[in-house]
Amino acid sequence: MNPLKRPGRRRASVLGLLAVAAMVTPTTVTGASGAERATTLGAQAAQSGRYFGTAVAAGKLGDGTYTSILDREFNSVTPENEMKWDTTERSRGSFNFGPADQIVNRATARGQRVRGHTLVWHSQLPGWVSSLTDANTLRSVMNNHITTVANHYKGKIHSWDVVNEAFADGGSGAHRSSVFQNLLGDGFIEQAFRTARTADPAAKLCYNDYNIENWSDAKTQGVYRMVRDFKSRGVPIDCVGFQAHFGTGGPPSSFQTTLSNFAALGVDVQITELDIAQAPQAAYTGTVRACMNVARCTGITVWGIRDSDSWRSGENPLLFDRSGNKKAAYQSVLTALGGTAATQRADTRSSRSAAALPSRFSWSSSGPLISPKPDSTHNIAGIKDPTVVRYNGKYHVFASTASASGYNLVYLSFSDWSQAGSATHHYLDRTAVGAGYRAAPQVFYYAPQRLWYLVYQTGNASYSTNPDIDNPNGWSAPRNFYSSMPDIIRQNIGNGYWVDMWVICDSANCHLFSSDDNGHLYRSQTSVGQFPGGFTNTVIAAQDSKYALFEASNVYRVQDTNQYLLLVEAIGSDGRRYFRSWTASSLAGSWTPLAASESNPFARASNVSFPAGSWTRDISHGEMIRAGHDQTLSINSCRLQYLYQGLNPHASGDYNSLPWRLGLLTQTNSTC
Ligand code: 9MR
Repeated sequence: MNPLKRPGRRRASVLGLLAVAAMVTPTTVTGASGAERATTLGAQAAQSGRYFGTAVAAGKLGDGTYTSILDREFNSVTPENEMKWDTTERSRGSFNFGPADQIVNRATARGQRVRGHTLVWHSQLPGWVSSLTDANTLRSVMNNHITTVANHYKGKIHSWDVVNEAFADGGSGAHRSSVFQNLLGDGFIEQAFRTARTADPAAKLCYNDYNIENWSDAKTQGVYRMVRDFKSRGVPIDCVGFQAHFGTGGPPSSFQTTLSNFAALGVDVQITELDIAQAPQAAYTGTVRACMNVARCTGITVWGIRDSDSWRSGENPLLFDRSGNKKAAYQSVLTALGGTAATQRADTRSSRSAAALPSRFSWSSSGPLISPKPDSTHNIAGIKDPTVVRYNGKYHVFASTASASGYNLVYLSFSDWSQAGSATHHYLDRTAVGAGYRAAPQVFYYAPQRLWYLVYQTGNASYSTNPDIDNPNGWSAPRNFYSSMPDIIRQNIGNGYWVDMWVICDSANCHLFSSDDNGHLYRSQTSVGQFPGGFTNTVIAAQDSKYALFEASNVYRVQDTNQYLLLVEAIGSDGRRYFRSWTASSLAGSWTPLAASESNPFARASNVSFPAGSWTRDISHGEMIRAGHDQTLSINSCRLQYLYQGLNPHASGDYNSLPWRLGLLTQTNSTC
């Protein structure tokens, strides 16, 4: 192949690493815990597999100070009032999703997740509902409301507050009086959960309440009995939200016990509306620690950004002052999210242990997050083939840039996905990597040599090394893994191209996978000690028809399992790119189909929702967000994320001039 003239359907490979889950890589210890320190709340929470969210008001989305903090710090949002009944169905059967859509679309376009709040609540309930007097009418009104709202947001909500504040204050431990309770009786909560499950089976369904943080309180005990009963009878409940509106003293001393006891019933627990009068540092620390110490405490939401945004603004209960400056409590929260060494080890074991991969996948996609940034010397049509690693609190992305005149490599880094679009693009042709055909990068840290490797295609399989991933000028000139194309590839490649080189190592050996755009996946092997030299014994690791096993393979180790995951890009009967998946128990093993067909794909436009708009029908060459950053390429099986290339479905013309952009898939059917 002449790599400078890559015709029609060309693609390349990618790879990357990330640290959504706790990092336990011994080579990058920067603190007692062994985890990296991040500089924002969302990024730090993500390191233990949690989210850190805030309530958001649609009316404030025009305030630049507000949105810059929102996008920098938070990776989950809860519409503060916009999903409540008095907004969504002010009159019977007439639904208004405008304000909530504004929040949801904005968040999903930026890779932020969304909590749904709330489907059934006695407050902020329009008069036409509270004045109903007939049980059958109310039951059908309630079910219709849940179904319509949950259906509208199906696939976009990670957790729904299905029922809010249904228990009475005081010593009764009973349900409070409300139109729902009074007409439908105790069973209305169960009914609401069953209806919500049918409407959006992928969302976690929560019961949410305040003053249930103190274990011995009658209200806490009442909710606990209900959850225990629901779990024992198979009523669909997945989580309990503890609002955590605290006074200056912060959480009760039993708060962690309460969280643990609920978690032991088999539900997740979440802190859903945190604010603390006067925001004492110790009170915030204690609250966050309680969550960090409970493996099934999956996330924390504060109820607003600045003190001036709070429903109790007179008490200055939040993490940012009225001007948007970080308060002392902010630093306490960030520190507490780092956890203690003991805490992080416990979390690694229990909250994300060994969940097997599902055999079907569904995803939600962001809008385009990264677009080409042509400059006076780089005339770029598309940005492609991303590889990503999370290291030192930042995502480091390498990608191909393409235009009619050929390929080049680019590097960018950013702390959170919301920042991806504004990151500076460093073109690697200005470094020792040099100009000429270089494409489809894969980045990883090779721990035995304490060096970063960038693997890419040049016509051969090439690599550069760098002691500092942060320094784009630190990459060495390209060197080749092979003296020439291995015989077995030459014999099978036909009219294809040798592309998409991918390295992954186990404790003894490193394996180099590549594709030929002709239905073959190749694998060569060397020892960990010899790497990067010694790649021999090239074999066909998998084969199929040309378009069914095309290119862009990724291979990962599934953390805490003995399973490896293989993804290969295929071209569907509709001409669109998609991914198939297989698993194996060793890197040299035979690959068993997982979700490997057009009708049950790993990722294809057909199993991806696009809340920010269907900007692409191709799910093409990309990279999983990894749990670590070294050569073992481990991924956490919970809430997979995949950075991919997509493009305007109406674009046409020369393949190298197509307008590829990068977007992020987040798995929506994770069971953990
Ligand atoms: O913060 C919300 C505020 O803007 C509304 O006026 C108020 C109306 O009841 O609701 C506030 O949010 C509440 C949440 O929805 C449920 N738990 C208590 C919160 C504070 O009142």
